[in-house]
Amino acid sequence: MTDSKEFTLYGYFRSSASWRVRLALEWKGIAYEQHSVNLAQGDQKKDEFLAINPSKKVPALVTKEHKVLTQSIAILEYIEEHYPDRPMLPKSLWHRAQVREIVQAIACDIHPLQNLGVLIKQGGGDLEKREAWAREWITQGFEGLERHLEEVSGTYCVGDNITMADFCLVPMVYNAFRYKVDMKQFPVITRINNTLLTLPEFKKTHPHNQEDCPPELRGHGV
Ligand SMILES: N[C@@H](CCC(=O)N[C@@H](CS)C(=O)NCC(=O)O)C(=O)O
Repeated sequence: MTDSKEFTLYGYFRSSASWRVRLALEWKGIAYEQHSVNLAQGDQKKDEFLAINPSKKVPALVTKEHKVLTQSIAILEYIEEHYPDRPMLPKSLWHRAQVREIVQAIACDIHPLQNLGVLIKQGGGDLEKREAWAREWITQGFEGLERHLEEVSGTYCVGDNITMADFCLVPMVYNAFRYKVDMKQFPVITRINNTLLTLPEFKKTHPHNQEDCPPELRGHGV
């Protein structure tokens, strides 16, 4: 790691949990390096990465002192507490809880069901079967999230300030498109996602703007 950088982020261009962390680092203006762990090639299972995260998952955030933090939401909370400027949580306790409610709906309930390991267990080499599984669970999750956001959203997920809920929503919608979810059913999610994607932090951290993005996807849809 170069001296000017606070952190090294071990991630992968289209890992949605890694994108959450890229967003938080970018939002706070924190200097960081990236180290790509190619999930498609199984780099997460190799000894070099297991020494960093034995759970075989990205993201992992490594500090200048070589301390390692995994779990994207724990990383977001750490960044928020360590770098309070440009807050990712509202002041009001009630609104903070509302943000965490959305964060957990996405990170705990919706996202884990389309993890690579789960998809392979479900569909084996049958890509259509894997895709159908992911699509079904994202659709079910989004049905509840859409109703919820009808109540609590403003310009963004909770009111009119950007929060960590937005940093979870956009990567989740990226996955929804990847698995061909019919997003016409979800106008509120779509509106918030489209608004967020116009912002520089979201463009810069978009999977298709990352160095490890394959050339055929590079710049696509950004
Ligand atoms: N709860 C973890 C989830 C991490 C996770 O699921 N990472 C995925 C990529 S988004 C992964 O590394 N998958 C590797 C695999 O399934 O083999 C977090 O929020 O950091």
